[in-house]
Amino acid sequence: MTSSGSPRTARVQRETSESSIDLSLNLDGSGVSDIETTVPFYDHLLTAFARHSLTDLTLRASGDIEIDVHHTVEDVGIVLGQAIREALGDKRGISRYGDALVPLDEALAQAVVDISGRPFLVHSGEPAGFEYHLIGGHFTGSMVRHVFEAIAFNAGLTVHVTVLGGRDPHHIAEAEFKALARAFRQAKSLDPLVAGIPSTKGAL
Ligand SMILES: [Mn+2]
Repeated sequence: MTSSGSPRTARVQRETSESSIDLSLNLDGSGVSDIETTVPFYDHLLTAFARHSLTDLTLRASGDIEIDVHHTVEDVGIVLGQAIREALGDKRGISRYGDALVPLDEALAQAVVDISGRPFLVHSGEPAGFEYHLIGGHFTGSMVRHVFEAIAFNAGLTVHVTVLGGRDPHHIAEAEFKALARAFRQAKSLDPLVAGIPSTKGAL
């Protein structure tokens, strides 16, 4: 609940010729998720995002994966971003900033989030060739940046993600999503010391 009392939840449904998506989330959840995107590795990443950001997430997505998983994966990122923006409401009482450094064995990723209302993504450090690697048979490494862009631009977040190390593409992608989740968890958390909207402008 926000300090104004409204629940921080949202449901977004999106239907195009390329994908069909129904997503519900609760920013003040415990990380429970029920996710089916038809792309198993993406389900794995989004389940980790929900768990480590303490966001309850229910998601059904389907699309033209006979062409490529690209449309379905990116459109889910768009809808997730839209739902986050809606659920954040007027952002009253939030911490606003969050950062995290998350390892997964040899991989290490850093994420910094500012719930700024100004969409921006700075993303670097993935090893050469990562974007071309197929993870789980369907998901190319290039999709990680597409998803982060879609979330940042549709939620209105400033996001910096840096890969500091790693060799295994599964580990690298998962560490990136977990780092984003932990940073977002902190940024969206309600801080009892914050009175009103944490901006000198008075709006985020
Ligand atoms: Mn894994």
